[in-house]
Amino acid sequence: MNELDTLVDNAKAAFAQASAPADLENAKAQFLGKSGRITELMKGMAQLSVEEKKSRGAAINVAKQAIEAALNARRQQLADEELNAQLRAEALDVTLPGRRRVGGGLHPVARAQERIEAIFSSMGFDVADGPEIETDWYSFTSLNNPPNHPARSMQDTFYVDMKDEEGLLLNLRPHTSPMQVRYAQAHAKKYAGQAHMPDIRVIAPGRTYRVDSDATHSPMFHQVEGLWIGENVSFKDLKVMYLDFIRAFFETDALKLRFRPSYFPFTEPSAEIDIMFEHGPLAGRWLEVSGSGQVHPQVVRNMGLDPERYIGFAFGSGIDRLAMLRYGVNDLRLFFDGDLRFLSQFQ
Ligand code: 2NM
Repeated sequence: MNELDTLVDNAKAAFAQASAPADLENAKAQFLGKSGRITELMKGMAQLSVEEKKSRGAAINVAKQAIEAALNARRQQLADEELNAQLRAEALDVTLPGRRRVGGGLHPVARAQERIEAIFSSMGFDVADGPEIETDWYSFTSLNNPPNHPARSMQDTFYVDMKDEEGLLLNLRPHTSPMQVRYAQAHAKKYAGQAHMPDIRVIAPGRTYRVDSDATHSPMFHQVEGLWIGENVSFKDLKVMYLDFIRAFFETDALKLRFRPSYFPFTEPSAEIDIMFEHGPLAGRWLEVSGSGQVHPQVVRNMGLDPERYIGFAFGSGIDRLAMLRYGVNDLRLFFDGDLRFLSQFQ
């Protein structure tokens, strides 16, 4: 192989070794630059005759063109490789499913609460919301619980390490009655000394707490209590109002109501309210849905009202229980486990 062919081969090998454009330009300088091998060969022709210059020059030119062609081919190759690498890095799989925004929604217990609020609002009831940490007086004393009543015990009520003005521990409210008492007090104060006081019609829905935990009891649960106080209210009004409510809540009139004698310290007389569906999976069984009664005169007095003039009726229901019946849920704990496979069925 002659010297020029070897030079071309060396150039091709050097270009092939260059793995980046900058390396390739360095390799080019060695062969085609001002002091590169081709320039050297050209200079070396000075002593040759005109005839020899002609043929030698032509041969060097052939070698130069071969080297330039190899350089351009390698440049193109490196550019292609770079482009391909970029395309690979930025590749998109357009067949992947899109990322959808997952729609949020209301918890089934919150939905049940909103239904209850809407129904009672339509019947002229106010909706009252208040503290979940309460005083002993609002949780127990105002509701006619004797000082040693077991509801006060730590087996039943959660206590908070804070005291009220009387030096008594605060508690997590075990029912929403404290809010009913607060609301009635404010109402009584507002109309004190006036000839006429509008009836008190209010519900108090919200979170309540008791030391209890099994398939049918959660330490945090939801209650709605209703209160109706006026000069001319009777048990009949409570019955009609509750029947209207429960039929609206379950969206059926094919439902019976039963009042069963019971006892609560804050009502006298007291009654459990049972319902029976005429159709559907729960038909034919009495289901306990609420406690109720005529508000005890001492509780009316504690609200700041004269029990000789004002009479009140009240009820209390578990919102979680009502939601279980309405949505056909058989385990209360499902509401509080936070499992989206369960919760998303209600959207
Ligand atoms: C119940 C059952 C019976 C009730 C009593 C009062 C108030 F504020 F007037 F004292 N509110 N709610 C009541 C009455 C609650 O729950 C089972």
